[in-house]
Amino acid sequence: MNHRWIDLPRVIDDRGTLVFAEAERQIPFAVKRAYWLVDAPPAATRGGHAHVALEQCLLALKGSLTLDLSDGDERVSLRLESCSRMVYVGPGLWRELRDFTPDAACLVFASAYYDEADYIRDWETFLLRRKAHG
Ligand code: T46
Repeated sequence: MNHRWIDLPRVIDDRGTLVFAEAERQIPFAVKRAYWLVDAPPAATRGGHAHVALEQCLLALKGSLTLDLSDGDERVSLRLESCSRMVYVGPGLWRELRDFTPDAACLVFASAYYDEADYIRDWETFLLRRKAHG
């Protein structure tokens, strides 16, 4: 499945910790957009879709949350709980975000501007596309 953890460099001194991520270096694409998810109620589920071409990196800046990924066959559950460890998610993976802690802040770097045409929001359509395109 086209995902992987990416550990980010940390600069730690007596003033605290600085973490950075550079486009086309630690982030494996040219970043076109960043957005963040905050104030999710504990019972909230976000996502519930796949992307045709979009690549993303997600991390929990604060708190934690669970990211479920599926390619239609396999499924993995990843707990995002570090501001220095992000998950790369390639195109064609169904994702759901759940179990947000009350303080969770999820930062997402994306490879393209927002485009609703890139979303597959129906599970059956996702499975059919996967069968057709592999
Ligand atoms: C994803 C997961 C992890 C915009 O206008 N611009 C944006 O950049 C985004 C991301 C969303 N929107 C609008 C589209 C909807 O009307 O904001 C509304 C909520 O978006 P959505 O229901 O897609 O939010 P999530 O949290 O379910 O999904 C988001 C991203 O859309 C998606 O790409 O992978 O976070």
